[in-house]
Amino acid sequence: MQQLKVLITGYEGAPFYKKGGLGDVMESLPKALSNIGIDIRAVIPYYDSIKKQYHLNKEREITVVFGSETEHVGIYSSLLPDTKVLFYLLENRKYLFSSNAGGKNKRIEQFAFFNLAVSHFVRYLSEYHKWTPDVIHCNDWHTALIPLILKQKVKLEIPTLLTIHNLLYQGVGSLKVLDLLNMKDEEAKELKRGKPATEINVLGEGIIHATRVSTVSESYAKEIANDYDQSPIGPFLQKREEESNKKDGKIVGILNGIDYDIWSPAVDELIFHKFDINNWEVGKKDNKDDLLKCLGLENRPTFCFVGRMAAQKGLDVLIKAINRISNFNVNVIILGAGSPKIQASVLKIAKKYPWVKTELIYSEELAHKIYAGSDFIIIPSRYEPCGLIQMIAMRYGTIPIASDTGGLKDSILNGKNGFLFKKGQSARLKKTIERALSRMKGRDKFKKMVERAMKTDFSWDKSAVLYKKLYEEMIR
Ligand code: NHF
Repeated sequence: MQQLKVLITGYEGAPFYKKGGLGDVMESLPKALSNIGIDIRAVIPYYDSIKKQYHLNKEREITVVFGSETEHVGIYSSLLPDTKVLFYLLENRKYLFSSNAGGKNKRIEQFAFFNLAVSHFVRYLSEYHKWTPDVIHCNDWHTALIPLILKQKVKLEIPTLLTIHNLLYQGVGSLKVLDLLNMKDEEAKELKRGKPATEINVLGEGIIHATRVSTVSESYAKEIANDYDQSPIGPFLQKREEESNKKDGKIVGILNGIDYDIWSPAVDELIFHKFDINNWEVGKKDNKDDLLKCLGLENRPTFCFVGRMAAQKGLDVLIKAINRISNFNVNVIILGAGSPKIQASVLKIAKKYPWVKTELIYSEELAHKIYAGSDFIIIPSRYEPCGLIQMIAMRYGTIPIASDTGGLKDSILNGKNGFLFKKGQSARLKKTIERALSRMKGRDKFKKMVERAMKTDFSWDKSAVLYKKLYEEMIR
């Protein structure tokens, strides 16, 4: 059989540009797919912030007609370090300069342009490189117009997979973007199905037009399906199921993995003392001493939170739980940045209790040190499509205490390699913290738990095979 060719695309991709979990996935999934023999290439925008750091070679320029303008798109490329994965970055001064182009309509315009540019770039790959992907793998709303544009504008019949990493972000905004895409009235009419009818739901259109739709855990796939009635995405999912045969209509759940070349305490240059399963007790002790010294904390059981400060992440639940455990004699370390309102409430609790320390900037280095030096990581998310931090923490011997939702539920075995509690409930979180502390006192049982967590396999190997199977089904 011929080698399967896949083009993967999204708004971000480490190491070039990373804002959240998708950035990690865009780096580690292609690597894993390439390792199992898939000919994979990736494409993301060449933002100015990337340019400042990476000076890449320009291959060529193509033109794209957007509205009444003819825009030039520079094509740059680079191999992902130590891999065979070719990354392409598309440059355009007007639309792809900044990763954050202002208000919602501007963002929709920006990514409609990127999606059109990617579709023309696919033609370029076929013509100049004689490389036509068998499947195009789109991720989140930022690339969700590609299935539609390919079909209706560029007339390329290539199967598309749309992976939803977070249903909260749907790209809802003015239908005016259809003019920029030069959609004929007839074509555009069909897209006026949003609520209100003057708006387009970009993710929704992707859900309807993609060949298959997936998300990043089985539980989240079920949660999306059960939410159906209340969610604005419900009608799009319904239409999709009506129009396709039953199997193709359903959302597939494939759990993300993590890249152990990056996330492993045995090779981590950023931590104080490298360690592995054989010497973790000494390793964690040294890292904990170093971390607590850096932050001016006493030697006590140490809980941490690492993540974006967004409503999804449930910091309100954590803050309420902190008040409930004020007599527990523990440390809590909170690292992350985001909503000013959430940051302010985190600062307030850190002022109230000297055993709560917070850093309100995202520091990759401190994150590594926190994973290595904490005893427990608290993940109080209200929902979590997959979650990567529980997987990372476990490899570093840090036990997760997480909400029983989405990918957290699918990756943590309650009482075995971590703890789960009822989402949204600070009283339950307090009880679970108590449970965790009492487990810590029973040395042998706790040792077993840490070792089980460190040994749990979250490498991409299994999931890469599932994606391969899905791609193959799509081209059959
Ligand atoms: O892990 C990458 C990430 C997920 O749960 C995470 C999320 C955003 O919310 O798939 O995307």
